[in-house]
Parts: sequence; C-alpha cells; structure tokens
Amino acid sequence: MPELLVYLSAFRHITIVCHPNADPDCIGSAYALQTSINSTIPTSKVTIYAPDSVNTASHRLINYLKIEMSQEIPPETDVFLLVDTSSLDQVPAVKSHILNNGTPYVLLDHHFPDYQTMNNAAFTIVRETSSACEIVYEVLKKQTLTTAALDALLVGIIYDSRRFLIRPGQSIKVASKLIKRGAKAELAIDLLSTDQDPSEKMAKLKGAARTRIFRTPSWTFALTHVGAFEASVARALTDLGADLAFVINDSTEPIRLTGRSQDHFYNQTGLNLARDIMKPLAEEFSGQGGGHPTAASANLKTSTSKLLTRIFDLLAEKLHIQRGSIVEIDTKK
Ligand SMILES: [Mn+2]
Repeated sequence: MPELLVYLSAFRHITIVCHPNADPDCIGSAYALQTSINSTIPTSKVTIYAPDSVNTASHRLINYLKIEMSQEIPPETDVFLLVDTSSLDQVPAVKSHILNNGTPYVLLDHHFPDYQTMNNAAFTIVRETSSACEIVYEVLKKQTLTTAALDALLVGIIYDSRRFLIRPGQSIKVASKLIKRGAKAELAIDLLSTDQDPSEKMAKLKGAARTRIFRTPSWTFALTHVGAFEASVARALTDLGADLAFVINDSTEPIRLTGRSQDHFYNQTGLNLARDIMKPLAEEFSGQGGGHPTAASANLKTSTSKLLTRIFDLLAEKLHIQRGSIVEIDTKK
C-alpha cells in the first residue's frame, strides 16, 4: 500500500479539500484519491469538500464522474487531504477547523510551496509537475484504478499541462501510461470542450480593448483590468503576443492581481511570477499570493496606482534593468 494510504488508514473520516473554483486537475485528483481510498480502506468515510463554486471547465467532468461534493466541512473530519492547493489561506474554513480542533492535514500539491502550510502538514507530497493528477498517479499507480479514475486523471493532466505545453516530457509519459491502462483520450478531450461563456468572451474583448502596452529593450508587457475572468484575459493577452500580462480586478476588495507569462520569457529571465512577484506583493500589501512560475495571482489590500508602481519596481529589479527603461507604448497612433 502506498505510504499515503497507510497514513490515512489510521483515520475514519477523511475530507479531501479542493481549492475554490476547483478546476479539472483538482477534481480529477480528488476523485481518483476518493475511489482509491474507498476501495483500499473500506472502513473510511471520504468526503470531497469543494468550497464556493467550481470552474466552468470542470462541469462536464463532474457530470461524467457523477462525483458528489460537499460545500460544508463534515464536523466529524479526522484528517484533511488538501489537493492542488498550496496554502491553507485559500480555504479559510478548513484553516479555522484545523486551528480549532488540531486536525492533522496532508498536502498533495504541485504549486510553488507556501512554506508555512507545508511545514505544519502531517504528511506532504509536493513536487514540480504540470498537474496534481500526475502526482496522484505516481502515488496510486500500483493500486487497482477504475476506468473512471483513470479518465479523471487524464482529463486533469491534459487540462493543467495546457494540452501538454507544460513539462511535456513528463506529462505525456504519464498520460500514455493512463491510456495504456484504459483511460480514453478522445473522451478526455471531449470532457474538456466547453462552450465559452458569453461573459467570459466579453471580459476577454474588454480586457484587450483596455490594454496598456509596455516595452523594455527585450520584452513586451500587457496590463489591463476587468471585473471577472482575469486568468482567461491574461492568457488571451499572452496568446496575442505579450511576453508577460497582468490583469487587475479592482471591483473586489481586496483587489486581485493575476499574471501570466510565456514559457520563453520565464526560461530566459528566470522571473517566477509566484515567487518573485505575487509573494513579495502579498507580503507588502497584507494579502495572499501564489501559483506557478508562469501563472500566478494574489489578493492585495491596496489601490491600483500603488500596486502598479510596485509591479514595475519589482520587474525592473528582477530583470536587472533600469526602472526608466520600461516605457509605455502609445496605442492611439
Ligand atoms: Mn493543478
């Protein structure tokens, strides 16, 4: 039995925790873990806790798996298993349950680590992979896995690797193992097809229309603001050609900053959006921030103008360029 399951077998009520707005990687990981724990440790009772709503990209996967998720934390929880979630600050209800009851928790994740959450965990499996599902498969590969669990893991890998653009060597290898064991690739692709939400389309177009463009001698940055779908807007801007895009949502309190960069920008500059931008901003503006090197976000208690100044300061510092060499492009002519 994998070490993780040996550890969990000491508990009766296990609650798997998804991050808010759970994406297919999170759902796929949670589902495969739940089915595997249920069959390996028959005495356990496993609940999947999914706070707030789930990502629209997860809807078809959830229908296919007929997965049941709870919006409440079962009070009898003996242990938490956080999947695809790096920090307890992302799940405040779980954090306060742990603080009040001393409930132990396991961390299974692939994001840039939040060291406080990692150091206080009873058991951690944190690796740099394109998806949490790859870690789940590595943990469960010697177990019997249902076809639905194999499909769920494949969907998560395809989604979070951005269809094998991120760490393709590893993500394709694991996907091919899943397919050999019976996961259905066509079905997985089909489960990820979504009719784009009309408000998401509008957010992307408005985000593009409001974009301010900045240049350094080597790089192009895009900056915009929208009231929703910031991640999708930021990715649309890097797809349009920005090496790095920031999207601010100041319709919420605290305001939310989302960043996306292109792989070649990260590879050449080493600028890690989670470590070098979101974490320092979160510290400075008493918020929370994290993510991956090329995809990260933060909630920040500040104003847009103060934030912009600090973003450019940090960029200049991390890219070793003069602050004055970041210049705005006039888009009106
Ligand atoms: Mn993930």
